[in-house]
Amino acid sequence: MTTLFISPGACSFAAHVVIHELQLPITVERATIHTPDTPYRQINPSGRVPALLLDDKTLVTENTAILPYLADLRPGTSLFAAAGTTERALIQSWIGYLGTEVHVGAFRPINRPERYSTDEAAFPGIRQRGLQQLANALKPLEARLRDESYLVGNRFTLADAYLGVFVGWSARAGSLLRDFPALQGFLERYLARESVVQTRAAEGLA
Ligand SMILES: N[C@@H](CCC(=O)N[C@@H](CS)C(=O)NCC(=O)O)C(=O)O
Repeated sequence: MTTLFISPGACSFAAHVVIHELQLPITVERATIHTPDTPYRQINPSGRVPALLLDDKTLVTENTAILPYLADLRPGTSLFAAAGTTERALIQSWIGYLGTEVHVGAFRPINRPERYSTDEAAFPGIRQRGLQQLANALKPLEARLRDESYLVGNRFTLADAYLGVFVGWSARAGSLLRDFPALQGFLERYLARESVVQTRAAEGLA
């Protein structure tokens, strides 16, 4: 049986949503993260989630690989698009953008300033810079959603499942979302979606 390792409310939430969207027969297990001696490191030495342990014991990490892999288990799903299509390229483009510019580029300095300096006095400045990066990184997403409900093809795709995680985190990062009304509207739709309600309940967030 394939297993997805998650931590409640972490970036693994997107893959968990996809499992609910597609009703995939995949076991979901909570991993303890941010702990050097967690037994989870025997499965995934990086200690990060999400990670997908396949039947043959291959470990697949990275949202950029896991999200498309899960969708491809249901060929033809509206969450993704056929190989060789522009839509598929655009969905993957947004997944890449979210994982790099938004997650690592902005949220990592906000949430993990210790990865950028050993000097604790520098942490507030690093967080502040991360918040500025976040405001910049959200602009193209806000522009895209001003006249559209979803990022690609007028339907909920893998890119939206992933976007919801970061808009949710942004909502908790002070008053930032006030300047992003389209993203606020997106978050309301996201939180109302059945698969998201189910995933929040499964992760103990409801
Ligand atoms: N590039 C990875 C990032 C994964 C990641 O940083 N996950 C966080 C949770 S959102 C984590 O497990 N952090 C624990 C740690 O870094 O030790 C991906 O997109 O899958």
